[in-house]
Amino acid sequence: MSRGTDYQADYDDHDVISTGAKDEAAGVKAVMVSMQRAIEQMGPLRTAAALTRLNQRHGFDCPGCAWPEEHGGRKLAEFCENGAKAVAEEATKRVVTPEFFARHTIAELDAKPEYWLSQQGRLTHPMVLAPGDDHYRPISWDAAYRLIADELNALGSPDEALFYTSGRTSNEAAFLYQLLVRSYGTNNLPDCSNMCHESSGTALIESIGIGKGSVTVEDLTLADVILIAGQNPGTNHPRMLSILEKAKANGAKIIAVNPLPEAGLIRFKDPQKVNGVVGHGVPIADEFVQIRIGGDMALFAGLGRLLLEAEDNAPGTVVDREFIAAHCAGFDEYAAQTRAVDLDVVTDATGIDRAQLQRVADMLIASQRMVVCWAMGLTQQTHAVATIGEATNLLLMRGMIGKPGAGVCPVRGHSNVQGDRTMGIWEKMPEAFLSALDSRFGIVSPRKHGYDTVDAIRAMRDGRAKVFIGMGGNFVSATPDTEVTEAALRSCSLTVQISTKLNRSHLVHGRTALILPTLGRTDRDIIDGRKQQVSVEDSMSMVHLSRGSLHPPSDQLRSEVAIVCQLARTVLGPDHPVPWETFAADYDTVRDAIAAVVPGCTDYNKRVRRPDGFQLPHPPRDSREFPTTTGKANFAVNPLEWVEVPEGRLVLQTLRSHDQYNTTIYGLDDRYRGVKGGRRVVFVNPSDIERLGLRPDDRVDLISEFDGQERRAKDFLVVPYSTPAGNAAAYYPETNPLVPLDHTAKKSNTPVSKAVVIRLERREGGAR
Ligand SMILES: Nc1nc2c(c(=O)[nH]1)N[C@H]1C(S)=C(S)[C@@H](COP(=O)(O)OP(=O)(O)OC[C@H]3O[C@@H](n4cnc5c(=O)[nH]c(N)nc54)[C@H](O)[C@@H]3O)O[C@H]1N2
Ligand SMILES: Nc1nc2c(c(=O)[nH]1)N[C@H]1C(S)=C(S)[C@@H](COP(=O)(O)OP(=O)(O)OC[C@H]3O[C@@H](n4cnc5c(=O)[nH]c(N)nc54)[C@H](O)[C@@H]3O)O[C@H]1N2
Ligand SMILES: [Mo]
Repeated sequence: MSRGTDYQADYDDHDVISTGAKDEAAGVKAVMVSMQRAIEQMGPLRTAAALTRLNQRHGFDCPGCAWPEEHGGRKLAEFCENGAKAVAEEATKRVVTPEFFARHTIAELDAKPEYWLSQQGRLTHPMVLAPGDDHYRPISWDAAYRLIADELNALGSPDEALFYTSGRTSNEAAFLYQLLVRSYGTNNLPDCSNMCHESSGTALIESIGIGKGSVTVEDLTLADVILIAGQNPGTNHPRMLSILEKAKANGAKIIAVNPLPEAGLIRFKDPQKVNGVVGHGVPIADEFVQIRIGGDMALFAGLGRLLLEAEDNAPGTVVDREFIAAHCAGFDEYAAQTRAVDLDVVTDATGIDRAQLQRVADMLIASQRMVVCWAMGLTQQTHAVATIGEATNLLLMRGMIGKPGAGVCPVRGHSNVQGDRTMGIWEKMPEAFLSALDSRFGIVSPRKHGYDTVDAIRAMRDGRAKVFIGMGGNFVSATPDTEVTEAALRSCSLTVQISTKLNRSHLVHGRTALILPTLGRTDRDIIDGRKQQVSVEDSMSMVHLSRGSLHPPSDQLRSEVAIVCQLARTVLGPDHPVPWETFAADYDTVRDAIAAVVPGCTDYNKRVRRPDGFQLPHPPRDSREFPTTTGKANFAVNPLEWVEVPEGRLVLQTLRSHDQYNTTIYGLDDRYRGVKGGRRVVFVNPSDIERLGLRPDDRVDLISEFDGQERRAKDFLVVPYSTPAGNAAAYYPETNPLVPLDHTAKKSNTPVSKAVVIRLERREGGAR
């Protein structure tokens, strides 16, 4: 049976073992692992060429996370273990050639685990899967563009096509891609952000008028309190740890809010420093708040109440009345609701005691400059938008936005996910952007909003969408409700994946399927003898250049810019007013167009060439202006919500191991959590293991329950772990079949990947 219908153990996982969690991140082991992976994949020469240019001023931007580089004196090794792995994955010498596809049928490949697919190497040639065929076969680029154009132009309406983007795409390619899509006639631009920080954008636009973080790296080093909620920086943003260490050296206190004692939050050993090589490293969190899944809104509301009470006891010491009077709306309503918060509800919802709540409140009260950082632990909840609004309230109350050392810091995932959004990858770009686009190019962009990721799946499922094009990413494995999504994609007439590496989305396909191989961040991109460069925006709105320098894996690869331009000309015809050929020949011309259309990008070509690039405007950060509907920063007032654990059930969060990049699996170990040799593990509190009549090392099925429906993921090893009672954790994407498509966050429509109600069913003969 293919893996597609039965998520049986992906590989022989029976050797997976748990050796106990570590409380420290990085250290010399991290350097060793990254070098070993790099040399395995790239060989010694390419390793040296790649790693010495990673995140350097004349090098390329790390294809790992969106954490910014430090300005000024960059270290020679401005990267981390997981950045090195991301580079090794892309710059690998292994290749997936036409011969590879001739050797393997689709069914054979689809039966392979995600890890195996990830390890096969770089795609080298455009390939087509004809209707009914069982092998991908080579196709010329021109024929591939023709095929797509014919399918698109035969649709009843442009809204029957979907154009997905993952967040590695450069600004130039993203700008042209949305221009193609809007010229063609739809706003169907779902992206990975819909599953990621959409809740942050939605909440921040309501509260402060712009959906981006308001701090810089420098602000973090100036802060006296940094609250980090729902984020695992030791694995997912390792370079953040050296900034946290610096902040601590400057006297900052760190509050970590997480159901799990993640290694990087507890201790950090900087491998580039002596005390990181010997010794135990630096303790990171001053206060570890082991919160129940989904309890964060209650935590922030409870803290709000304690802060207001402290203000009552010593008026003028906590609440920044001047800031609120000048810049905010809704404070009185917020204060009234917050004063009424029941602290017993707070301790219940969060699982923390009153003493700790008071300690954290005291740290906030003593703070003059506070930053709140967060990631998926907050965004992938039903009440994510309200939770982030509540965190923002704490900052607004204290006037802690738009001043040095203070503000909001949603820590982005993909290296250019923020830039893609700035460039127009959004199903509901504002009118000002669309009209600027129209007047620059003489086109008429559609105004009707398009589908986001969840709605795109629904549209395919219901036969309202028939062509799927993916600019990067691995749609079928990244999205929720795998069985539904697979059926949705299979019902398409055409699926197209513009990719660097082989993945599941090439194997779960429409009637006809195309793989278009593209250059990655590390590859050199030469057009008519001239070296091209692209640009990206990091999590803190810095825009800078990225120049690949490695020899690409095949001369058949095209850059994303080239693919979009040629596809656009074929789809839109010779008379279309956009100068696609000019854009493809010289990326400077794309940047000139960006400068004309995208707010804050004036003089783009010149400013992006400055040594560290330039920072995009952010009115709250720059001048305490809040471009919201009220023209003021809005206190968010929402009914208090948290996640309850139904009787006999667990609430499961789906998260990343230390050895993966989203759906790309680097290896089978999760070093900091002490897991070796497999991924089908479920972390459970020891008291739950006992309560549920299980034993450590039992094998269980995970069954999710939602709206009277059940979904099952088979054969996981039970690992006792420090997580609040009632809460469990297991890796994504193996658990995506459990995440219901219709279980999404209010307002942002983000799948709730961090609160899946499950029960555990012991497998026959399930004990080891
Ligand atoms: N090496 C590597 N780097 C990456 C990625 C990768 O896969 N590998 N992915 C990139 C991407 S796209 C993203 S979005 C980021 C993701 O970065 P993270 O958000 O750090 O990723 P997750 O592994 O989903 O971890 C979520 C964290 O939130 C905690 N958590 C879960 N539920 C709750 C809750 O209810 N409340 C609180 N307070 N905490 C909770 C979990 O215990 C975990 O520590 O990383 C980016 N960087
Ligand atoms: N259950 C659960 N589901 C989740 C999450 C979760 O925490 N839990 N997290 C969500 C989040 S935060 C995110 S961001 C999404 C990620 O969703 P995606 O971005 O769709 O997934 P990735 O695994 O990052 O995509 C990897 C593929 O991108 C292609 N690729 C890599 N680099 C490039 C490039 O430069 N150009 C092009 N064209 N292609 C490239 C490669 O072929 C590779 O196979 O998953 C979401 N899904
Ligand atoms: Mo993400």
